[in-house]
Amino acid sequence: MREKHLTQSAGSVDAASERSSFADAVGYYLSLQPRQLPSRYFYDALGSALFEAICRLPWYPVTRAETRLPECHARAILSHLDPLSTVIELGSGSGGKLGLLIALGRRSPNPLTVHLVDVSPTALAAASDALSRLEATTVVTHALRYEEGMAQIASRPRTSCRNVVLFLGSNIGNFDRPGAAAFLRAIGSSMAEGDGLLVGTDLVKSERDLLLAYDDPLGVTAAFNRNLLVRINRELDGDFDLDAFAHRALWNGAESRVEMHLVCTRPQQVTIPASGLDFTMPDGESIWTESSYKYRPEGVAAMLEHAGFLVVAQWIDGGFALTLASRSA
Ligand code: AVI
Repeated sequence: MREKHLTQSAGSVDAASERSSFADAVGYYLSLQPRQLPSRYFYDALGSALFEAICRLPWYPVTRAETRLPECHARAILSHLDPLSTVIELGSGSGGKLGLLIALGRRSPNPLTVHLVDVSPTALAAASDALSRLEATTVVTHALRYEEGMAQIASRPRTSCRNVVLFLGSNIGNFDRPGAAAFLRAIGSSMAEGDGLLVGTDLVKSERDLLLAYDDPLGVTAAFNRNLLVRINRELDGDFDLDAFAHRALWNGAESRVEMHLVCTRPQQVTIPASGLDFTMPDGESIWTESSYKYRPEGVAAMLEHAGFLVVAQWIDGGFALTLASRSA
């Protein structure tokens, strides 16, 4: 049985409410000091394509490391989750890593239900297509934010088998520490005792390697960063002078994060009518667009335990960790 593209309409994210929450967020964050923009808005169609390109850059090792880990350890990972009936992936991407985990790790083709949760219907359709080719696998998609998708899945009847939630791609790294803890707790509240959580985290490495990953010689990450202003100009009728912003990545060792900024290189007056903004940017003022937190293996374990999980196992490769935890009582 294949239950493809079953996008839940109740609570699905529609375009008009997305635009209005984007306008509100831009109005709020650009008024802070220092000025900021939330990194979740990078991913319009062009931003998603630029991110795919980043994942192929030789200087951005996250995606390759995270693909090697299921290739090498799929059996071991799934052996901790027996008997498994349901896999939930938050932020589905192309579905490639999950496909590898299931194809290489599953011992017998017991029926498996895969729930994909992502706000992007395009990403869901691509991942769903890839995963529904797997044997005895039913794919259900939820075009919702992660917590809403988890709540919707938790409201369905479940078997006595175990569920596992996947949060890969180092996406947890884009939350600040309190945000990551609150997010993990919220996810845990939709899980049953003994269910698994597999989290991918990028690890602290040399400053040189970290900066190359976020300021690559081809300028793809710079384009990804600047595209946020392109998006504001297009969708919110803004008038950022795009040529007058430089991409800057820096390592903040005290906070263990790479930060991305857009630095204004020519004074300008900025108006963004949809967000009610009209302000001056002097030469040198910057907009902080992303934080990407880097962890130590023991820091990942501590974060999970603090959020109500027990760490079961951890696999490390190429400066990246996959940590499997189970929801404690
Ligand atoms: C999606 N996220 C985990 C990426 C990261 O590494 O923080 C986004 C990214 N930003 C610049 N390069 C990649």
